[in-house]
Amino acid sequence: MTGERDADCLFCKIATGEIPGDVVHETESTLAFRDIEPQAPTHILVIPRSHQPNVATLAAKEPETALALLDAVAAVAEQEGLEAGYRVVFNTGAQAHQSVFHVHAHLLGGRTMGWPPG
Ligand code: DGP
Repeated sequence: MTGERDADCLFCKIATGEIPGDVVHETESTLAFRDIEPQAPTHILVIPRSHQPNVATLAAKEPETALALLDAVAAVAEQEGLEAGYRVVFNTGAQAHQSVFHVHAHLLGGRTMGWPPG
């Protein structure tokens, strides 16, 4: 694995296979796996293998990986048949309900999404 790694990070451990995940898509720099607490019929987390705490640090420090992450989100949405629509969420910071501080895109679909979000 290239880039940063945090030995105490849950998603770093899923990225290396130390902790199992229900993986649906992988590239050299990204991994996608089903969320353990799904909030929609399709709820997948897409992460960079490299450890960055949030989307802001990822974009600033590893812009090519940020682009790869967005490409992976689009590929997974197509793979999962979400052409009717989907939502991509980066919870950033505790007030926004970020609980795992390894950047992850929530890819949500398979039902009508409410707006505004809670
Ligand atoms: P957030 O609250 O935005 O940081 O989202 C973290 C998500 O991670 C949350 O929806 C639940 C999910 N999650 C937490 N632990 C695990 C785990 O061990 N495996 C999987 N697949 N998902 C997890």
